[in-house]
Amino acid sequence: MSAALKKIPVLILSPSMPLIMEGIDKAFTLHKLWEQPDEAAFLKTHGPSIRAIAGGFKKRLDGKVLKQFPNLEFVSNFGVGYDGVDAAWCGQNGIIVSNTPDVLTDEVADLTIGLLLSTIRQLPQADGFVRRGDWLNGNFPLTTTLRGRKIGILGLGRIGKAVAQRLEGFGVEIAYHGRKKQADVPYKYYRTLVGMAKAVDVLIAIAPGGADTDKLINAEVLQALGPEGILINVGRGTVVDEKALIKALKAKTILTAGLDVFADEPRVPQALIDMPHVVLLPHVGSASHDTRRLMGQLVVDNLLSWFKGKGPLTPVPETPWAKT
Ligand code: NAP
Ligand code: 8YV
Repeated sequence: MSAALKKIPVLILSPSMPLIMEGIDKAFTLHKLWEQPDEAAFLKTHGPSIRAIAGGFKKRLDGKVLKQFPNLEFVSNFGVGYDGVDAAWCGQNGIIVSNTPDVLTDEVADLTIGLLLSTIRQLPQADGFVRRGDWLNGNFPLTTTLRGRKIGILGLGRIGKAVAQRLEGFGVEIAYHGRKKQADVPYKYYRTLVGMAKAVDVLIAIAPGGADTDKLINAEVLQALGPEGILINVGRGTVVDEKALIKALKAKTILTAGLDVFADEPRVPQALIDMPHVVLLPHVGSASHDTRRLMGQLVVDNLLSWFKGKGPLTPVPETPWAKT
C-alpha cells in the first residue's frame, strides 16, 4: 500500500467486520471511535482531519453529526440500504456516499422466499412441534397455502426483481408497486399501494427506509390486503406502521406476517413476540459468511478506489460522481 494512502485518516464509529477493520487498517490510518477513552474529546481533536467514515451506522449520520468532519470526502456504508446516512445532505456538501448493492441481491432474495414459505407453512412452529414431542400426541395443524395466491411486491428494485424471478418458478401471479411503472417487466403495475394491496393477498416489502417510505404500509393498506392477507417485510421496519400491523394481526384483518426487519432494531414489539403464528427473524437477509464478506470487501474497495483517484465504485444516486 502506498505511503500517501497510509496517512489518510479513516474513522469507524462502532465495531465492524474484522475484514473491514483490517482492510482499512492495512491501507489507511484507522481510528476506532468506540475505543477512544473520551469520544467527544477525540472528535474535537481529530474530527477536522477525518477524510472518510466507514461501516454501518446505528445512530443516523445527519448534517449535525457530519458537520464535525469539515474535511470529510467519503462515507462508505456497509449495506445496500443507506437510510443511516443523510445522503442528500452529503450530496449538497460535496461528500460521496457509497453502498453495497448487487453483491447481496441473491442472498436476500433467497431469504425472502424462505421467510415467505416459513410464514405460510408455519415451518418454525412445525419444528418446535417436533422438538417438544407434540407429534407423539397428534399431527401438526394444517396451514394456509401459497397455491393460488397473488403476490404484490413493494419495491421492484434489484432485490425485488430477484424475488419476482424466484416466484415465477412457483407459478404464482406477481404484481408490483413503486413510484414509477418500469418498462420491460412482465408484471402488472399498480400506481397506488392500496390498489395493489386490494388486488393481492401477499404483500412483500423490499423497499428502502427513510422519510419517503415511512409507514407506507399503514392500516388502510393492511385492511385492503384482507383477512387471508400475508405481509412479508425484508426491506426496512420503518416502512410498516408497526402499531397498525399489530392491531391488524390481533383483529385478524390480515392472516399473518413474516418480518426480518423492525422499526427499532434490535427491539421487537412484545405484542409481535407474543403472537405464535407470525415469523420473526433478526434482520438476517444478507447474513451469510460469503455475502457479508463480499459486502465488507466492497466497503473497503470503495475507499481504496476513491483515494486512489479512481472515483467511487458504487456511489448512491444522491451523490453521483462524474469523472472530470
Ligand atoms: P433498489 O434496487 O434501489 O430498489 C428499491 C426499490 O424501492 C425500487 O424499485 C424503487 O422503485 C422502490 N422505492 C423506492 N422508494 C419508494 C417509494 N417512496 N415508494 C414506493 N417504492 C419505492 O434497492 P435494493 O438493492 O433492491 O434494496 C432494497 C432495500 O432492501 C434496501 O434499501 C434495504 O433497505 C433493504 N435490504 C434489506 C436487507 C435485509 O437484510 N433484510 C438486505 C438488503 C437490503 P421506484 O424508484 O420506482 O419507486
Ligand atoms: C445488512 C441490509 O444486514 O444491506 C442492507 O441494507 O439491511 C443488510 O444487508 C445491514 O445493512 C448491515 O447491518
